[in-house]
Amino acid sequence: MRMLSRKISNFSTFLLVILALGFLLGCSEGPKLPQLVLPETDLAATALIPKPVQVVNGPDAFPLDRYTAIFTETERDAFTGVGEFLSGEIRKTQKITIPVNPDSGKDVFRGIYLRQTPGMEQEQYNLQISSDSILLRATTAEGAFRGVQTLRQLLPETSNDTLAEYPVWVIPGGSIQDKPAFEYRGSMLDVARHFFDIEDVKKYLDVMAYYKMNYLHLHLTDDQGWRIEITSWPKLTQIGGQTEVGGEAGGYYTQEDYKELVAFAGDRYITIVPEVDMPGHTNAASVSYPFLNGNGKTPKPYTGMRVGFSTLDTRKDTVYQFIEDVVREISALSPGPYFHIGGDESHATQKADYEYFIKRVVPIVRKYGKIPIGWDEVGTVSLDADVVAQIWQDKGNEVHAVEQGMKILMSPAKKAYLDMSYDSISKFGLHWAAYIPVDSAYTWSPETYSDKIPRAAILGVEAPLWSETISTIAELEYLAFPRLLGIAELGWTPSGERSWEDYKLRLIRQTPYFKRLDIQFYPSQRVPWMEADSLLPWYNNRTK
Ligand code: TNX
Repeated sequence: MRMLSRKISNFSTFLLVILALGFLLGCSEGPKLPQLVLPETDLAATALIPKPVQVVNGPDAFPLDRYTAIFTETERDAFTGVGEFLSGEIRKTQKITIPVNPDSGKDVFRGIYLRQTPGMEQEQYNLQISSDSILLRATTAEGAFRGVQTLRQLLPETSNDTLAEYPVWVIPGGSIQDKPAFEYRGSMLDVARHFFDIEDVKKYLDVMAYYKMNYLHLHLTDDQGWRIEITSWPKLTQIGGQTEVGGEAGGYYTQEDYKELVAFAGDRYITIVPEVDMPGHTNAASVSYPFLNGNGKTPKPYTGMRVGFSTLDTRKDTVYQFIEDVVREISALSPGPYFHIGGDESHATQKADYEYFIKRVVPIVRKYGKIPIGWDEVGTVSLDADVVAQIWQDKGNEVHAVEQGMKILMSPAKKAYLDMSYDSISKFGLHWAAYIPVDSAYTWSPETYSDKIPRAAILGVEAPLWSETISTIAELEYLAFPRLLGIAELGWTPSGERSWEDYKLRLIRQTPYFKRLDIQFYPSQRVPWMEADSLLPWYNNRTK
């Protein structure tokens, strides 16, 4: 038990001036800084996912209340945007408005300071939490944004209403030093086998951001559907966008929709990676423009689940003109560094044709300023080292990729595929690679998964969610959650800091968040869901 001091601690002149101002103004208008007696807190025992690199307990908790404001150093910069994001999330969850850089007329006694500090890594941040201030330091606004997610997770959903006449949300005191192990922590949504609209994708992005993931790969095209408007080739969506697995109507993103997604992701410091899968997985493209497959036939729309039967005609120049238009239009809408060219399971393409094709497409991607990513099969083609190989199978393609100096994105199907069923009685998913229970998705390491892939070659980890067996957001969530959180931690927390026993206890404490967002997660028996009594009826009675 300790008293909150009115004294301003001496973090810096900057803090002092702002706090003193707020304090004086507060006094001049009459109200006294409420003397709060806060409970003991234990920052190190909070349920943060991903687990930060270092957490140290401090003597004083921070009482977030109506006298709190968020401060950034300048009025309008990216840090202010991050402060506004935090304020907006607090308004939604705690239902209190915490102003950002408020006018001096407001009673402010405590500040959350977002401070730009030189010399830290891209996504690194640190937090110092004490009774009169929270200091969040980062070099980039992106780092500050990651730190804000930690703060959101530390904020209790419910206020303590016994400490004062008004609600107080007690944030445990201490300090956190944190930065990610890998620069790429992603997930993939297959919006081609079944289409998911932008509201569904936004919800997924919100959850990814909360767990500090930073790349969303969209699998935009496949045999069953083409999902992005290409203005120079309108039939791709007018014809190719109208089908999906099971024969339902499909759908597609207009360029405006896609821009909206890119902006929504960007506000959360998440980069969209667009994928146009080729030369296989192209039936929907060839249904729209039959010259693309070069066999003289107009294929039928495909609504089944087979793979490996379609190919582009790799020896026709007009096919590359088509590809260039597609790459140009999508690249112009995609501010991120990567463009994914697929390249998987091209069983209907001759090996020599496949190599010729990949070697022609890679320079097109570069021409539009993007770094090419391909599924691990591209590792078999001799290419420059700037190509990223996304490892999904264990067939040795990674050896060729590493030999060529390519960066490796780790998505081993046996561990990282969110579309693999949890077990043999799971309602959704496939199991060609494995059954992946919640613990199995967590208890592996991207850095040691294969002794053929050195740590230095690994760009990061990505969890793909293929959608052959799912068509609604509830079904998507059943497969993605809670496994996605484990992948988020594998990408962020150093391997020596991870343990299933500790992680599963932090996982069960995510249920208030799941419940608030109405996330239809799979309540695996392997996790001792603490709130089983109150939670499971909610889960079982949900109406969707
Ligand atoms: C393999 S993984 C595929 C996809 C399927 C997935 C289903 C990869 C690069 N290709 O076309 O959707 O299996 O699990």
